[in-house]
Amino acid sequence: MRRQLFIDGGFVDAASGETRATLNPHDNSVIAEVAMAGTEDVARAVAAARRAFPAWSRRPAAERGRILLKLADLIEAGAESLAQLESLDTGHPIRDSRMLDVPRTAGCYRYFGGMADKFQGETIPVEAGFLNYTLREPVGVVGQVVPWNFPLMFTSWKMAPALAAGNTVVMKPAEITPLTSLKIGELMAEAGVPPGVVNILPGLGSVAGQALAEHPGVAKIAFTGSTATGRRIVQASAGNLKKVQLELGGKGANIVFEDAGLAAAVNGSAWAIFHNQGQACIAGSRLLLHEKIADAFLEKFIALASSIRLGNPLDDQTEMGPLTSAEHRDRVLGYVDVARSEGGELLAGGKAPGGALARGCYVEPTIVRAASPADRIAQEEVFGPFVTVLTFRDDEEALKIANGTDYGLGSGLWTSNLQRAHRFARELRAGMVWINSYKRVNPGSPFGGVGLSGYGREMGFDAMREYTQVKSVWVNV
Ligand code: TAP
Repeated sequence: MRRQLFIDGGFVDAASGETRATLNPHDNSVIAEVAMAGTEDVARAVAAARRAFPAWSRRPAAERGRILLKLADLIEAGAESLAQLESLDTGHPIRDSRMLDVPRTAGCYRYFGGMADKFQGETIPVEAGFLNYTLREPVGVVGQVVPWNFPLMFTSWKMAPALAAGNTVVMKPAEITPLTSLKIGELMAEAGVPPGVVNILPGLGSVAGQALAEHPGVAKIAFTGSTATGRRIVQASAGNLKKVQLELGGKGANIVFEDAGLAAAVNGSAWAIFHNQGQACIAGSRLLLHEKIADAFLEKFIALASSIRLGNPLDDQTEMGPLTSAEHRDRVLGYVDVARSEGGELLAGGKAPGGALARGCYVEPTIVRAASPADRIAQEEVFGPFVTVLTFRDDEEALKIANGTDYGLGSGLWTSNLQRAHRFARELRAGMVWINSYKRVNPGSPFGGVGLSGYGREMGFDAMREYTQVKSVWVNV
């Protein structure tokens, strides 16, 4: 287990010597003391990344790609220990870490490894006598700040396209979940990533994250996390007019129409909200039910939610683990009080389990019927196993409720009416729409939102566009 900062190809202590305990959310025991980067460490890492940039950016794209492909192989070779580390640090059930987080992480590095030498400029038919073509150039040193809900996967979503495009990186994982990111630093070195190309700095957001966003040597900052922090990042990056990419919160509308296949909709809706304990920006956290099927749906949905096996994330049988920190558990439980004060009806859960799980950060799968779509529980991101139920009479009302928040990340619908499905795909205010499914992601498919959910896209060709700038070249022929 790596506990130090990864700077310029080696593991080092923080300049201040500061460390912080990272906890196992299953029982709040200490897993390790991890170095905490300060402003001086950020400056050192940015300097290393700046030194490494010229050689890395000029290296043939296929070579950069090969290194990422090698990294993907190394991740797969060490899959089980990475999965265990992720589950230990975050509380993800081990079956999810094994089947989703680790394979998706390897898949992301592999996708962008393959992309490196296929992303190209264009020739443009301009006036006679001139040849005009475009170059796609890396932006320089990229600062990346990720949250604690999917640390392994999110670092790959950010680092893979940045590196494929020829940038160098200073990555700040969340202070409470640094362990798999540091392991990736070690594997990067083993895969042949040269010193300084990637630097990984666990540290406080308000210190290391802020310093990265303010640093004049950083050309771009890419951030995933809360809308409040996103705003701070935009302000902090104004000094040198950094390119900014933001993937922020969401309040996904998951709409079930009267003609939906009920069993599939119930299963898909449970996945939409309860996977990763609901700690997902794209969680289907608002469940919009047509009034004709609401009772039948809820009967099955409540039964399914109540049957979810909570337990130690390292146990193969566990379907839902703890939330990632005690502070966050308390915040989520606070929304149960908010629901009560707003006249919401608690249909399931609403508390921390007792017994053996009482020492951990667990919350039971919670279903609440809101009195109004304007209520806080229907507007604010809870980011836990907490779903807000609303009912609607017709398509117009469904659309109005679905589009009635300031967020616009992911939304989904369940229907057998093809025309309605495509109409909603067009009219939903969201960066992603799922039809008769929910929460699908793939490294080839653009991921991001509109409104308070941020701007810019991860994944696919769009990610390569985000991590490059275009140069137009005119040749007098
Ligand atoms: P944030 O504060 O947004 O944390 C996300 C990342 O930003 C962490 O690495 C954090 O560092 C860092 N950060 C904090 N302040 C910063 C600053 N001034 N400058 C640069 N970086 C900074 O989220 P949180 O407090 O962990 O969670 C609060 C709520 O945000 C959640 O309940 C949820 O609603 C939302 N959230 C959304 C997402 C997604 S995927 N959209 C992910 C996480 C949280 P440290 O944590 O190390 O201090």
